[in-house]
Amino acid sequence: MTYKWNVSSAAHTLIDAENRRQELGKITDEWPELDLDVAYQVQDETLARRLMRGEHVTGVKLGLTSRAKQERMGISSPLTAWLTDAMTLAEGVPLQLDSLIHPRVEPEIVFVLGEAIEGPGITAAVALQAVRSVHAGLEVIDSRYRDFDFRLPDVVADNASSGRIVTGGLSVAPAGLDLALEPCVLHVNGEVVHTATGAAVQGHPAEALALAANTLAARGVALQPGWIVYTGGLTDAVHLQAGDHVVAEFGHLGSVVMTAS
Ligand code: 0L1
Ligand code: MG
Repeated sequence: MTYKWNVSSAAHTLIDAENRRQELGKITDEWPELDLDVAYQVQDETLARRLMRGEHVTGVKLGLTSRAKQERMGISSPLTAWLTDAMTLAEGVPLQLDSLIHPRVEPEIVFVLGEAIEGPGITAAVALQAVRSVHAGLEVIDSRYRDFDFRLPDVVADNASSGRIVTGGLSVAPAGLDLALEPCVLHVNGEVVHTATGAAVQGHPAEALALAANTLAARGVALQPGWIVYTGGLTDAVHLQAGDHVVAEFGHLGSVVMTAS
């Protein structure tokens, strides 16, 4: 009998689960040797399969950059993953819940790059100089694993639970902003459910951007001009139900709105 798991079969299993909107058990339960290097190879293979079906890369996202997210998921290491155009949801277009498995939503601070950032050795200050604009964002995460129950290699392989992103239309220049102090209030159906400031993400969202540049450099990737960077959930994520109206309200970045149907 041949062993079931390798980079190709893991990528196939994850993309197939996403296509069929079906939950999986943790891959590491059956493939305990799956380490981080190989998990990132699986992630890259899932990207290759997305590109083969016509998607293109629009940027990267970080995950598990805040204590709120790390404590909820029981994992203390940040990770990176890919964003493609198919994940973009325009503000005002309802999120179709039946296109996903068990979506949750979280507020994020988002960078759009004006210049490339190539690690290693990038500091937050240097990273911030490459930012063209800063935005309010909502990320809809949709783990392919049952009950969002995973270990770090599982979630890395699963492209950090990527689902959809909704980026606020207000485009703010980074100069003059203090993103560590930037307040965020997450409202669902008119109720405040979570609050945070930008410092929740690695002390400052630009630290997350530098982290992405430095860790991706180890995989031979430079952040490109025009790429969008989701810096990680500022707060715990919220389960979505049909009819939910979600607003992430920031201090200087405006608000971003999403409705689930
Ligand atoms: O922004 C984030 O921290 C996303 C983390 C992805 C893992 C998850 O919570 O499913
Ligand atoms: Mg996120």
